[in-house]
Amino acid sequence: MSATVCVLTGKGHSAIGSIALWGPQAETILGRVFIPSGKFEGFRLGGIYHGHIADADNLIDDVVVGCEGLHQFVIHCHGNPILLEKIVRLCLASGAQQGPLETILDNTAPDATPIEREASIEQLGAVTLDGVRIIQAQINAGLSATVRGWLVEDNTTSVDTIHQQCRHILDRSVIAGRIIHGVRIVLAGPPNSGKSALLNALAGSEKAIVSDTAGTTRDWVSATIKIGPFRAEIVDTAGLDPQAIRQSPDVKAQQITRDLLRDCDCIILLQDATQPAVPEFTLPESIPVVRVVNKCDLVLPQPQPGHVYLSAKTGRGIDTLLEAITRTLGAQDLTPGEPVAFTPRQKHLLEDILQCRDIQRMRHLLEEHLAGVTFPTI
Ligand SMILES: Nc1nc2c(ncn2[C@@H]2O[C@H](COP(=O)(O)OP(=O)(O)OP(=O)(O)O)[C@@H](O)[C@H]2O)c(=O)[nH]1
Ligand SMILES: [Mg+2]
Repeated sequence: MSATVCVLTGKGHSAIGSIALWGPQAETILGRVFIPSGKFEGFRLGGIYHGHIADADNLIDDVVVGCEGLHQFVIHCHGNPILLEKIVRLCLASGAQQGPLETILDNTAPDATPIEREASIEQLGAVTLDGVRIIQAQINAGLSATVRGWLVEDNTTSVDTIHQQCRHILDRSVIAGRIIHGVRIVLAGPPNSGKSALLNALAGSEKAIVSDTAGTTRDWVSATIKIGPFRAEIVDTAGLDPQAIRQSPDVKAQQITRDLLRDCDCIILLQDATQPAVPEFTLPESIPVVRVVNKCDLVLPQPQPGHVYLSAKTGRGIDTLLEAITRTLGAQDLTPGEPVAFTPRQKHLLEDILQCRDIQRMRHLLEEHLAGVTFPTI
């Protein structure tokens, strides 16, 4: 058999779709349909390649291709079922045969490390191609390479240094998790400050009702957009209003807003440039806040450091807001190859390592649970 192709992700519309292509001719077929971006020196085991799939001159989709084994590739594209179908058909037209999923599942290397196994599962749940690249990069570089470095026989790295590196990896894993799984960003602020108008401006369509009646939004409304490497769900909430009448639906709406504020990755706190500054709301301390002054088409307030000035009505300043969000969520300096933990199990293990000062015990934890090598007990 030359090469076999099949869709790995479930039917229906998910953010990212994955297609397996394997067999002796897989590389030749990829050579016909995949155009790598930038410098490309051929596929190597564990490599991750960004580029696009094209049918002659017709671009089908931006993709990330992972070389997962000898003659084994996974093409990660956007999850639209039509795109997946087009890529599969193109592979078939280029010489591949349609194959059942079971074949590839049975083919999973028996000696795969825990990180490799988790990567092949987790990348199917990633919501962005950048997320797929981060996960793929942990197999041969990233977390695997760092753990292998700690485990080499003549390693003289001190416990303190390993602990320091673990803490750094755990910090960076938060940012990686946001890119892999997406983020939720909540718009908050007093009634009438323009939260719904800002949601609509960000979404590019009328998602929420905008009106000059304070208290228009009660139930939350959301829209999903791309901000830098993040897939972001932007949530418009009922205005924070200490005057909300007891027992009315407004009180319930206030409670929902507060719950949403506790359960998000970033808060955009709006202030109306035409109104006197309102007293600070109590916001959850652990969640980063981007402060926005809206309606700057009506008045130009005295600039304060750390604030974004914009007009949801004209769209002016929205780009600055998107940059501020990307910066606040820490995306600007995360490289796909740096070590991160991408499953709760990996994170718990690094936390266990942080509690441990016995280097032998630490080695055993790492060997068994991350590197997948078992050494005899000493
Ligand atoms: N001139 C101007 N008007 C704006 C801007 N943003 C919002 N508005 C107006 O301000 C009023 C309130 O806007 P909304 O978006 O409904 O405000 P909100 O914060 O969602 O209000 P609630 O849902 O009541 O909490 C509407 O009349 C909008 O047209 C802006 O940037 N410039
Ligand atoms: Mg509203």
